[in-house]
Amino acid sequence: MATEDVKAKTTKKKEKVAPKPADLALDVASQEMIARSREMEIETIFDRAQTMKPCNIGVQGTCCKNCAQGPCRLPLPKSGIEGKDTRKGLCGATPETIAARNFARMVAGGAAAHSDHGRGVAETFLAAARKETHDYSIKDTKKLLEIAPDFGVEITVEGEDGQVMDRDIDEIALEVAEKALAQWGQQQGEVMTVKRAPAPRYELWKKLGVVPRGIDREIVEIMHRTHIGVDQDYENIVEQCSRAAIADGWGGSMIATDLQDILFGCPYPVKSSANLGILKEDHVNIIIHGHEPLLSEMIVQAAELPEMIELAKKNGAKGIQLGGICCTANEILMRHGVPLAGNFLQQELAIVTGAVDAMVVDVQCIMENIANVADCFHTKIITTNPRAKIASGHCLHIEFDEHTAFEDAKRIVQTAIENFPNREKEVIIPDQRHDLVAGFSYEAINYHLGGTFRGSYVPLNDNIINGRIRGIGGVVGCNNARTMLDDGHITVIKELIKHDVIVLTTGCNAIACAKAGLLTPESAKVFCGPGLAEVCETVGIPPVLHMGSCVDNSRILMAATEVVKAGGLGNDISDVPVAGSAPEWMSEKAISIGHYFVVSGVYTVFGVTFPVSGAPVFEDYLYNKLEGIYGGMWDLEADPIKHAHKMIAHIDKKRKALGIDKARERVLMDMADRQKLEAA
Ligand code: NFS
Repeated sequence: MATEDVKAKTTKKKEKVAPKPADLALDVASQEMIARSREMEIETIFDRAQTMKPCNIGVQGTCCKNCAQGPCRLPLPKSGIEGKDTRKGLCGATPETIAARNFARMVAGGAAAHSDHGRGVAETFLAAARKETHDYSIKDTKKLLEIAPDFGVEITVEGEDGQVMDRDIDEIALEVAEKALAQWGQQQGEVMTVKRAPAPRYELWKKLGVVPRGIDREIVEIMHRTHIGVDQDYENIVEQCSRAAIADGWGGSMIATDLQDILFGCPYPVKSSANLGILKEDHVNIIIHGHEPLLSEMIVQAAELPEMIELAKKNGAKGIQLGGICCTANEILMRHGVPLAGNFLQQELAIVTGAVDAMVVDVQCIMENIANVADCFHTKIITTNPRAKIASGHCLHIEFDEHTAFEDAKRIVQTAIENFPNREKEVIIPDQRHDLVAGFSYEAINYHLGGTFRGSYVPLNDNIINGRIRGIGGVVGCNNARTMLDDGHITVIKELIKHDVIVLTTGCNAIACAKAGLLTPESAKVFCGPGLAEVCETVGIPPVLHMGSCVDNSRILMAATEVVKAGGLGNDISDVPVAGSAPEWMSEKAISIGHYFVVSGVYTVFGVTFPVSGAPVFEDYLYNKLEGIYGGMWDLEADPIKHAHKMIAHIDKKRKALGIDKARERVLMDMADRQKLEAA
């Protein structure tokens, strides 16, 4: 090729037009801020997703870099596999072994992140129980008494006269704290909370030998097994994934949720609002971003102090506005009604408003580039956790310690306030904000449906049995810059509720729903099928129930268990008309969550991509064979409408197996008849 031709070709490549903001994000606030970042020539993830394409071999899950002889790359041949698959790494590892090892390391990473979060909560809980800190205390004694027996802790004692008396609450708290914390380092036996699963599920796990021994142990064992030359049997590797994932969902995450509820209060329905429009130009805006409520709870309290509000006024602001991003957002929304600023892909965009005086971060899902974006504004990025620092000279580190928590939080809030007068760029806050109702812990659903005095899941089951509600969708997970922000989430959910599937949501999916107005009872009339709309209207709930952060996926497991207990829908989670989904997943945590959904008996569909396509035998094992073992299996469907319909088909399959498929036809016929009458 002549030099000119080559030049012309490269120039042509460079001139590739960037996609319009409206093609990158569903919500208008994000579109406006993507446009502003481009005008200001500030690079964000939306730009990098265009300039850097993912590695085709990694996408297939068949790149092994577990030793220094590689990376060994085993992509599927373009022509497909004909005859025997002869692909091998230097050590002889097959594509199946490599993809299974990579998958397992994702489970380990995800389970470690959730569980280390849980450990932090358990340590703080222990400090509170020992009265070593005055900043945290036992708030929800009812929940403490409910969970104590799961840790083998007695809640009553027999007096000398043989009379049974209530045990001292501090004593109970201390024993629960010690037992809970011990679940991490335990070497033998069983993680105690696993027994909360329906009895047939627990028995199945026992039979399969996948009941986790200790939370840390199962994660470490994945790292060992996936070292070069150890486990070379993908089925055996998946077995270990099951132990670690159960240790996450029914262990570390579940304990985190429980202890957080006891320390900060169990969530009940609360009103608030969502999207970047919650920021206020004339207020000190503090974004709390990350995951652990230990920090954010203290910041909420510190920001309410009269002395802080006074200080804000002295610095020229009218007050202090807090907003959350990622799962921290969900934690403080659920318990305090603090508005949601946005989900994962909006973290840079929040700074682009020019209105954020400080972004306070702890751990997980914090993009390193927020430091670069903040450099273009006055925004201070404040890291707080010794596990997560950002190597940029412009980031402040104010370490947060549970023993001095409130003082640390006050320093953080003060730093944000004192930064308010330093705003230098024009503040542009998108006028986009939606109302929402959140706070549906599984306890709250219980009371909502059954009444305060006799909480019960029976009305939910009745409505599933009579067909008004077709089934339950657990739709959760991240944003992924390889796909349009929130589009997958919202399309899947609208399709589900249109077909009478009630949705339980957590994580960044919940924030997407909030922005799209799906977390209001009023949305039922607009978006739901007739059966679900009727139930939502009668009970006064939204069709999409926000259950919390990603560790709170354990609430979905408990809700499913309550459904089984309420009766009429089978004996195990795998019998219930339920399906799981993460339409825009990207993190390792999502893989751990997906796997504990699957081994709990839930058919679970992921969107975007799944890193196993280069190993067809392993792929088939996850997508098909697991159903025969656990009653749940993985699936991938990138098209959101097809994705929703795969879930609906599974729900219908379960309805049929339960013999309740006819009931639904009757309900729909009733509705159609009614509509005909109305039209006449
Ligand atoms: Ni979950 Fe929460 Fe969001 Fe994904 Fe990240 S914030 S723990 S991982 S991106 S849902």
